[in-house]
This record gives sequence, structure tokens and C-alpha cells, in this order.
Amino acid sequence: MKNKAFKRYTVTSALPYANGPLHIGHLAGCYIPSDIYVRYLRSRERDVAYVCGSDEHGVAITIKAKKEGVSPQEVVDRYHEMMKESFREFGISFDHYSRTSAKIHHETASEFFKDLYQKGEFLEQTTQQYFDEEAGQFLADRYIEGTCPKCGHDGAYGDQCEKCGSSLSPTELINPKSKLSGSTPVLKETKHWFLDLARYTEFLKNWILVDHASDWKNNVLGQCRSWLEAGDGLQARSMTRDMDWGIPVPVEGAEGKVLYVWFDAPIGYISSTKEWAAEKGIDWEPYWKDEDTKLVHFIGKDNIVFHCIIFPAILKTHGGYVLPDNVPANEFLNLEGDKISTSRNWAVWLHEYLQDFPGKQDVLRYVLTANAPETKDNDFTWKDFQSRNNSELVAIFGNFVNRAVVLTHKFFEGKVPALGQLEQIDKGVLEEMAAFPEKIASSIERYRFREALSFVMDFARMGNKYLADTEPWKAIKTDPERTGTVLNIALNIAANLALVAEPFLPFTAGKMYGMLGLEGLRWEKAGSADLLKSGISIQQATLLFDKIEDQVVEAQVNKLLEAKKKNEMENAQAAPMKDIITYDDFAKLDMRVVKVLTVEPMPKSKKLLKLTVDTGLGQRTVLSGVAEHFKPEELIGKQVVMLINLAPRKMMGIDSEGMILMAEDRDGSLKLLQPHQTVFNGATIS
Ligand code: B3M
Ligand code: ZN
Repeated sequence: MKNKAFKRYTVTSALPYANGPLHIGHLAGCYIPSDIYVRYLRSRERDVAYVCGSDEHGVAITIKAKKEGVSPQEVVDRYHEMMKESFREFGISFDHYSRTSAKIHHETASEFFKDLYQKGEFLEQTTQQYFDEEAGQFLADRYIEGTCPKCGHDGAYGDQCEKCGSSLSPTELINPKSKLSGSTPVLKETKHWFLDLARYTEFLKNWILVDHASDWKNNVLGQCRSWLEAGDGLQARSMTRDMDWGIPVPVEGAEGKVLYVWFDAPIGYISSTKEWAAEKGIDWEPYWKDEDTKLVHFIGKDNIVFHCIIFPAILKTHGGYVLPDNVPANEFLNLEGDKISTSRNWAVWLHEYLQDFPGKQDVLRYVLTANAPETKDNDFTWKDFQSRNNSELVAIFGNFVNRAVVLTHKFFEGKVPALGQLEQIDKGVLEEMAAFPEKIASSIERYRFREALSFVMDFARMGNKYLADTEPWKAIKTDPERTGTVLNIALNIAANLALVAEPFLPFTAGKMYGMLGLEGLRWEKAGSADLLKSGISIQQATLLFDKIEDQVVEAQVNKLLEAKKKNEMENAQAAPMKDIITYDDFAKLDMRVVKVLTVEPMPKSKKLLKLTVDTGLGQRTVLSGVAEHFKPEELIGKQVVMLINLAPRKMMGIDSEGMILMAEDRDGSLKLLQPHQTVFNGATIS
């Protein structure tokens, strides 16, 4: 609700699936924005619960487990720890990070389901679902593969064809196969509990499209409107699944069924809050049930329907819970012009980033905020990463702080100099400084973190300009007192810069506080000219940022291209079959085993080698385009397969009499076709 004063804040970030490491898309989508918001709230001494946790149920986990031949629990245990570590290393300052396999979550989600069940909120429907008789289990959509009815792609899943993007239902697939056993599944009746979302349409329309029409982001309102105003309205959605991994459905007649992951996961925010409050010995309920609590969900755009439609419907029906005051969803971050993809390894993984750029977490936080996909998909490029680091962080932010500190040591033995008579330029910069905190705060409060960060960078520019205009390195020769005044002001600008930068660049702010002998300043102090009192000693300057050279980012781009090539190779599909031929057509081909006698490179050709071969019927000369794949010595003496009745072709003035047959591998490399035992030269192949 706009401008309402809240007593406390519950801030959530989407629970990341525990089926893989975190990458820059995760950080940009919801973790950096939420961390900025919470650090700012804490700096304003607000009462905040910042909660998250690993999303450990759902098909994504079981597919990963099956692929690796381990249990789902082993998968989630591995990635839960890995993600927790990555969040810690990047300064994502959750008050509590839980996991949905935790007992408290099973209890909380089960209670929610039972409450809605007892209120008669579910439609119990029996539907036909594919069942794998060999594996003895129903198949989730992703476990069914078949031919797409729309485009003919034969790797389509039960819910979607990744080739043409069509969303499908399993029964639409042509020739469906189970990914568990490979067998053809059969349709079998199964009962599920559906949330009849249509019942909540009016409430949701008023709450979202009226009450929040002015303070929710347009990309969120747009998606909600398309759901709420769709011709056939909100469809009932099953809140249970036939799976053996997840939270068992806590009602009679639901053996072998679990809660739909998107029913339980958002309730994970509540479970995480409960766990946090229990550890602190405080009551969790005000953070979810008190109207004076501001609840904010930070998510990516693919989670909007679950956080704006389904979870609020569940909270509303359960009763007694506050609804989200805002859901500032970000769009997607792409990487070097392509969608980030875990399966194609087209990603910048956080743990790998830290290996390649130790200590540079804030550079990534800075770039991902400055380039955040707040209103539209955006692209991360290593070139942009380098230029923002070098031309903004090093040249402006770091340069300003370094000069203020170095000059104070050079001219005033590292002590904050006295503040003398103020000149107009001093009054001007102090006035400008005083206005910044409110500008930055206003942007943060409206979830405009890119804009807020640009103001922080303007703040640093202001400091740089002040030094350039007052030239203390010259003034010291004639007017030490004036120089002292300038450096006193410059150091106080630096102290304020640390304060307003902390939500965005917490590691850098920490270094600056260390240099200036300050600690954890509060936002209310921001803009004041006397954060640093005259006479106190400051530490020696340490470089906040350093230049990133071309070859460093080139190496990162090459790493991505290598990953892409490797992935294409591993996933290359076999070429489609040529047109059917008759036996007579085949009988015309005279293929023989021949022996390579001599091989020599063809002058002026990179591709051709000139071979003489013994065909059993005599020697032949063949030109073969294999020079980039084989050295002559790798071919000499080998028995290979040759089509000997191909009409001779003149190439580079030489008659090539036939063709050596090769297999082209996924990566484009050529492999010889050789008999596995020596045969006589001229042996026919049939
Ligand atoms: N586990 C993450 C995703 O869809 C999903 C979010 C749950 S938030 C309750 O990428
Ligand atoms: Zn398709």
C-alpha cells in the first residue's frame, strides 16, 4: 500500500531449486535486488525478516537424481550447501536460509493443505494420466517424451516442446515414451486435488488491478492482467502430483501422492520465518499475520503467477495472513546475446566466478545492478563487465576515495584536517551531498535499484569533481589551511559514499569503513558533513578496485564458446535419413577394402591429400579432403573403405578415381572406416 508506515518488513527471495549451482541470472533476477532492499532497510533500522531457502521438491530434482543415478536427497543435500555458500560469499544477507525438505516445512505445508481441504476449497477430480507399467509409477509431464504434434520434433516433453515452444499436454504427444523405462506408457485414472482458481478471480482483480495498479511494476501487472482477463478465465490447477519425492498429501486416499511443488514452495517462506524466529526466541506470527507488516516477494518473471495469483489465493483462503504489498519481479538476464542455460552450460557460475575473480564480488554486484533486467530482458557481456569496472568503479569511485585518503596521508600525516572557512564551492558540494540520500532512498523504496545505483555513482563523480576543481595538490603549496578544509570535506564525502553504497557494494563499504575508521553508519546520518571529525587518524589507502585487462575477459568469452562447442558436440543429433533407395540402386555401388600405399599433401590446398591405393584390381590415385584431419603417416599402410566405381573427377589438374569413405563425428572430426581384421585388398563390401 502506497506510503503506509509499516512496523516491520518480511522480505523473501524465490527459493532456488536445489538441482544445480547458482549463476549470474539468479543474482540479477532476485537475490541482489532483495539484498539491496534489505540492507537499506536495516540501515534505516527497520525490523526486517529476510528469508529464503532451497526449493528441494519437484520434478527438476528427481530428473537430476535419475540422470546422476543418485537419490533426490543426495542431490538436494549437495546443492543446498553449495547455494548457501555462494549466497554467503556474495554477501546476500539472509536472516535465515532454510530448505523445503525440513520437517518444519513439511508440517507447515501439510497444515495449509489440510486447512483448505477442510474448507472444501479443493475440487477432487479423477483424470487420465500416463502410467509406466514397467516402472510402476505415474509419469510427471517431464517424464514423457514423444513427437511434437505441432512441429514434428521427436524430443518433445509432456508439457512443452522446446523446439517450437508449444505448451502441450501429455496426451497430445505422438508416440509417447516413458523416460523412466523407455516403454510406451498407458493412460490410467488418478485422483488429484485441484484449486479452483476461478473462485478467486474477483478478489484478485480488485487486489491487483485496482489496489496495486499504481505501485506494482508494469511487467507484473501486465502478466497478472493477461491471466485474470484471459477469455476462459483462471483454470483449476492440480495441487497434488503422483510422485514419491515431496510432501505426502495429508488426506485419506492420497497414497503415493505429494503436494505440487508450487503449492508447497511459497509456504517455504513461512516455514523459514518460523525457523528463524524459533532460533531468535521471538514470535514469527507478526511477520506474516500483522497488517502492519510489509511483505515483499522478490522473484523472476517466470514466478509471477505463483506469487501474485496462486499463493495469495492460498493465503487469503487460509485466512489470517497478510498479502504481499509488492512483488517487484525482474525480467531475465541473458548472457553474451543468448539465454542463460544450465543444460547447455551457457552460464557464468558463481563458484567459478569467484575462482577467476577472487575478491571481486562487488564488481559483479555492481554490473548486475547497473544492467539489471528490471523492466525488460537484458544482456550481460564480459566487455561491459570490463568497461564498467575500469571506467566507473576504478576511474571514478575508487580513484576519488584513493586520492582523498592518499593526499591526507601525504599532507596531514593521515589525520582528518581541520575544517576552515567555507567557500562557495564547499557550500555547493555540501548542499549537493545532503540531497543525495533522499534521492537514493526514494529509488530503492520504489524498487528502482539501477536508478538508485546510478545516483550512488553520481555521488562519487561529485567527489571526484570537487577534488579536480579545488586541486588540493596545488593549494598545499600556498595555503595548507585551505587544503585541510578541502580534504576534510572530501573525506566526509567518502564516508557518506560508503554509507549510501553499502546496500549495493557491501564489501567495498566495509573496506572504506576500515580505511576511515568508521563502522556501520546508519542511513539517518547520510548527507552530514561531520561523519569524520577533525583530528582522527585514518588508515593507509588500499585500492578498492583494479583494472581488468582485455585478455582476462577474452578468456571468459572463450570459456563460454568452448562450453557451447562441447555442448553442441554432446547433443548433436544424427543427420536425418536420406530418401529411400531401391536394392538395385544400392547394387550399383562397388565398395571395396583398399590399402593406402602413399600419401602426399597437395600443393596450394589446405584440405586435399593425394593418395595412391591398392584396390586389388590395380593402383588408383584418389584426392581426399582429409588434410585437416589426418597426417599422411596416419593413413599410410591402412586398409580403408573406398567406393571404386565413382566416375573420375579432375581436381587441381589430377584425376581422382573414386572416394575414400569416412565417418563424420559430432565435433566435425573424421574417422576412418576400417575392417576390424586385415582382409585382402579388393575385398568387396556388401
Ligand atoms: N524454485 C525457482 C524457479 O522457478 C523456484 C522458485 C520457488 S519460490 C517459492 O526458478
Ligand atoms: Zn514442437
